[in-house]
Amino acid sequence: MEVAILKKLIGPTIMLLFIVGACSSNKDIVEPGKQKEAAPVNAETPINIPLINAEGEKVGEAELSENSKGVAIHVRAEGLEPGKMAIHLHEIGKCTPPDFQSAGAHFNPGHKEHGFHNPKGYHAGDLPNLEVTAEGKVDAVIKTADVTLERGKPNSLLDKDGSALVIHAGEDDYVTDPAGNAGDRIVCGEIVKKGN
Ligand SMILES: [Cu+2]
Repeated sequence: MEVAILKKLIGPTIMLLFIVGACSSNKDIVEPGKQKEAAPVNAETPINIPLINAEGEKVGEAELSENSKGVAIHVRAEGLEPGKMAIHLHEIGKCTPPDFQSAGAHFNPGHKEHGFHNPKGYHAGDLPNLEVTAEGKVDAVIKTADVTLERGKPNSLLDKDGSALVIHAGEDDYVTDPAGNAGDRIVCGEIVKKGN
């Protein structure tokens, strides 16, 4: 008898939990582990962007994805000079060859100075140097928790004018403001919302 009553109650209770869960899913993230499913931003990821050189030719691509630990940037490119090269996130999603000055300064919503080793640093757009092989290729995944692809956040790469992924001719010294003494901008990719 009591078991039968219990069974009658369980069904509606579970239904209610589902309804409550569905209503809250497109607002704040409740469980970090569920972010990929719950956060609206992730419907737009991964974002795949072409990378172009100073001649405007495609030399590679990058894929940006996001989970609860941050943003992962998978960079693949070729035809580069071997050695270490700086790579940064710049503040404007516009790559106009040959100098890519159109991408603006480093992405820096926190108004810091440049460089991981700078006591007044660092920019949210600062990233560790790339290692280009003797064949002139790079295939690396860079992870950063300092930016997001979630719109509306102050550190979102998908702000009104987007952002850019920029590779420089030289190595980032991680200390010289504002750009790590990294030399010319030689490769650029526009990080903008899909459909732009
Ligand atoms: Cu840069």
